[in-house]
Amino acid sequence: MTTIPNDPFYITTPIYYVNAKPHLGHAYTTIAADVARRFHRLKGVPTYFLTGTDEHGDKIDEAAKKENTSPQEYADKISALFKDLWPQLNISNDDFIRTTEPRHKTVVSRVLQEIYDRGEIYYSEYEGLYCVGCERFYQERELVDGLCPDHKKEPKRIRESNYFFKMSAYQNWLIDHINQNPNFIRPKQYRNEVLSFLKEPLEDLCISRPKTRLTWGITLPFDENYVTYVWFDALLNYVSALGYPDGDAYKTFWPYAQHIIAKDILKTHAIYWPTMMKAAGIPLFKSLNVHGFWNMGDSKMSKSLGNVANPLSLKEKYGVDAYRFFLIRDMVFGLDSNFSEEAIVQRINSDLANDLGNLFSRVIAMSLKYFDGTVPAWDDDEDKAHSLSLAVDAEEAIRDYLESMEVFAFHKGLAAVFKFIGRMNKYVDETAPWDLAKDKKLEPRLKTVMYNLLEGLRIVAGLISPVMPDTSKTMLKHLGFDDSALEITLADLQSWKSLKPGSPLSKVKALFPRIDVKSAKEPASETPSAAAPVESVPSALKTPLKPEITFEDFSKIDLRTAKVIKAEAIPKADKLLKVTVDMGEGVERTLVAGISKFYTPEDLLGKQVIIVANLKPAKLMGQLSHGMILAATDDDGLCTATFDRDFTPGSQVK
Ligand code: ME8
Repeated sequence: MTTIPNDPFYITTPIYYVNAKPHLGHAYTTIAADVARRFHRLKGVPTYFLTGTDEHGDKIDEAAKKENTSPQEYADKISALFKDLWPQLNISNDDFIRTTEPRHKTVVSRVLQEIYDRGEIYYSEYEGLYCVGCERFYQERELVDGLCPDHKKEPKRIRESNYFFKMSAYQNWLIDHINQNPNFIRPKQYRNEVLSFLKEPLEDLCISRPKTRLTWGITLPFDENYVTYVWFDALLNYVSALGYPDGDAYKTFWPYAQHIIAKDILKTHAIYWPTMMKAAGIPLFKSLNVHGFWNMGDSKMSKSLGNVANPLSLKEKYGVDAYRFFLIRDMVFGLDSNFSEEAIVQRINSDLANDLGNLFSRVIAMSLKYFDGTVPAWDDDEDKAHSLSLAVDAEEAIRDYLESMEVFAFHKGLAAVFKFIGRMNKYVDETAPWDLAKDKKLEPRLKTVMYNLLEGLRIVAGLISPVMPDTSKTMLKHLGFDDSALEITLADLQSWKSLKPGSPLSKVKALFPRIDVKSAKEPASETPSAAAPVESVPSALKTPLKPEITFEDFSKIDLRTAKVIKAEAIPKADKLLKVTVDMGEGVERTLVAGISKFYTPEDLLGKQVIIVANLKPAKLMGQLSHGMILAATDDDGLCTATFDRDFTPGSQVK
């Protein structure tokens, strides 16, 4: 069994290149880092979360040239797209670093000078194979059919004088470090990959670019004719953002640093970065957590291939929590995953709408019906009947969840939570509260069953909070927690029966409405033009927008103005009113509307409304309804759509 440490936690994402706008791949890594951060916050340890943008080098220089702008202006524009995206995906980063900031440049110069002074950097002529996409020289053996394995392009042969870092001198030390620290690179297939790469001799690393070829970079502190190689500059962001070497954040958090990256940048993080730190006298990070690629079709989703999914439009369409949940649940951390909208819809419908959403609505609705709108008290004797308790299942779920989340196996952590949700759904069927409610003598049993379910849902709300923070809060509010108590801790989760009998419960609308499978056919992915940022459209909509329709689709709906001339209650129907309107047809029209909780018949008399006039008539509580009155709902209730001046009945609304 893994022990769950209580150390502080520092998590970083890669700093993303600003040569194109963010896509789903960047969103995944950043959400995964956010989940790790929120999980540690749940544990109650001090946490710090860094992300940012990587702004120097050939790639950015080239992208800016294509746009006829300066690299700085270009970097400002794209960096802002990343920075503005994160709050919309509920990312809780503490800092956002840009490599063009003075605080970063100072640290890069300082570390370079330190390594230079220690005699670990030398000057030499070099001829090698250079991939502009990767911004690095390749060794022949690393190429696949003579092409860069990532960019599928032939590298350029370049000969020039440059500065080199004596990376080869650290090869044996690095192998020993990896062997002695099993968690240094994980999951283990990536650790093995690095160890196998290190079986061949490591070459020294070219860390400069002559200004005759590239000026967009940080000038070397010991030779002003050169700029720093972009990776030597970028990797240092992880310490520069903390205020290396004297900053408080550096002292508090650096000893607990963990990085998340995808496998494309494994070598730079597992080989360049540790050897650089060793040479500069910086202590090493604790763990490098490596995930696979989101693929689209058969190839990696990437800006250079142009097959990317836009994180914002997907979030708008499905809601931020469902989107986060899908990404974290569907990708086995470490392996590749295939993206499709059908997969999102399937996940939402089966796990969120069916398993979690239905359970939550049913349990709350039953509790409201059987009790006085509050959490019931359990009965000790009933509770001792072991078969009635969910405590053991909850304990097992929490244990499995902790073990998995601790090692970044987030998919497994969520699977443990959903196993518990499945158990609760079975428990509802086994205990059949609706039968218990029929017999007054069984009331203690009914109360105990419902208490267990409500308490189980409190545990679920806590466990999902790192992945679906908004849903967690919504659930807790319905379970009677007030706004100041919505940040649940692990200690709260580990004490079964913390939910207080008597807490007020409140009615739930569906947590996750089922999604029509057809809507998944409307793609939220796109073919971007490289380096063409699009504006991000912020939205705070509670229910995601429905898929786009054409004007032709819309014009099939016949909306008309009408005036209410009569309204009356329908016996035994507690929500419905029978409404008679004048729609200018020469005869009266009768409709049935589910609005009696919000309007009395008198309120409606004389009201001008909008009718969906060509809706197929339907029978409701024995009354035929010829159309529907348009109304909107929000947290405060329902309101019919009306006009601000007297209008001719029967006019078309477009
Ligand atoms: O490499 N699937 O920046 P970058 C999963 N600036 N994750 C993906 C992905 C995909 N299809 N595509 C991108 C750089 N990512 C450097 C990093 S760090 C000191 C410097 C994510 O903009 C994943 O995290 O190319 C990957 O490692 C990163 O974006 C690469 O981002």
